[in-house]
Amino acid sequence: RNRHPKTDYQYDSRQIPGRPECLSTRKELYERNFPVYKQPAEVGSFSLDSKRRFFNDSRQIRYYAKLDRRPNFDLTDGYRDRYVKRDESVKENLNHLLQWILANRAAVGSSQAAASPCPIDTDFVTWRGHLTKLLTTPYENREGWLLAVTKFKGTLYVSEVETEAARTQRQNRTEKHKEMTYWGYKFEQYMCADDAQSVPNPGGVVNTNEAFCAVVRTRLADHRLLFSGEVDGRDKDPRAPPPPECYIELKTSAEICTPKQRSNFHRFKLLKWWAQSFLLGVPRIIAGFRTQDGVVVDVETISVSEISHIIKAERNCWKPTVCMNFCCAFLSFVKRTVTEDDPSVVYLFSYEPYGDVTFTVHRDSQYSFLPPWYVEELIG
Ligand code: 0WD
Ligand code: CA
Repeated sequence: RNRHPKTDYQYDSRQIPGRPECLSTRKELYERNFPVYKQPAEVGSFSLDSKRRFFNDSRQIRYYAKLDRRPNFDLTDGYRDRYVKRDESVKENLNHLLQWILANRAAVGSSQAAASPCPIDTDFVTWRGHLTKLLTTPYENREGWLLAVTKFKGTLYVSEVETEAARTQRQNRTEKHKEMTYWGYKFEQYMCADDAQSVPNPGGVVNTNEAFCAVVRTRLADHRLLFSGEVDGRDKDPRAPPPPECYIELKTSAEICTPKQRSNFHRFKLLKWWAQSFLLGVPRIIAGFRTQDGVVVDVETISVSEISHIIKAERNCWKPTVCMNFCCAFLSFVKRTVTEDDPSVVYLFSYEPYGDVTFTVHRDSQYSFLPPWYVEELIG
């Protein structure tokens, strides 16, 4: 067969060398040494209150309360009468993070502030959740994604666009599924208190508008990243290490009763759990194992750094290095592709299971996501 010579083997071989139009997601291509990933450093945090209003402080942080006995938490309690749900049809894009950036320009700006051609001192700005999707892409064969990228004053902003399939799924969720979504938030309420001195209050209202988000800086190979992720709680001991090391992630999962269930938990759940917490530098996951009808009967602490060892015993399992190398290759692909520096231009990157990552370019379209208040403030 007559093929183009490949200059960089991670790119699709059908492409002209040096100017790839798509990026392969085949896991075999990403099995090399683990890339440099700097320990994330927290540069700030913000809070969203019960009405989803932004505050440039940590007022919504919660304190993890260790259990002193076997749990017996009914996760359905309050679902009908003490649940205020965030309106998921409202697309927030990067807005809260951009609001945080404007409120903290001294902390994120380069030295010459306003006059600088690169006022935000980073290559990429995004949500942690978007990076999690990138990390798991080589192993994802159910759900595709769309990521919109805009280059503005030298920085690449990455914001998710809901796929048609995801929107259809969201609008057709079963009653059971809606209830199960509540379970995760209810578990947080059983496990966390509003201050370090008090105890959790399971009698209160679960309001999913409320959030505490950490903003971190780090580097993946030669990509400087500034991103934010929602944090469930922190160690309440004042002598705990500084953030993000004192943070914890709360998860619920079905009880594991058979070897098959254990293997599936390692192969699918732990991949997502690891990617999410590793990115932000959160060292511990507190997992609540529940019965079929949503009663947590066991709580275990999973050390994020141990996960890579746990999964090695599993044959045909995911590999952290593949996740990180793919993410790194995607960011390189974005840097090469997104050349036009214009807040109204969007390069839309698309992934569908078993396919490559491809892109299209859109000017002044429905996809533009940098709000005028942000653009005007940076133009100065
Ligand atoms: O616009 C979007 N498509 C998204 C926006 C997708 C995901 C999150 N967000 C927003 C939310 O406002 C959130 O406050 O970004 C903020 C930070 O999110 P993240 O940490 O980057 O997102 P991710 O790691 O996917 O989710 C963290 C937690 C989830 O915990 P679990 O344990 O279920 O992974 O954020 C919550 C949820 O509790 N969460 C969301 N909250 C609001 N809107 C959303 C969402 N769409 N998705 C997850
Ligand atoms: Ca959680």
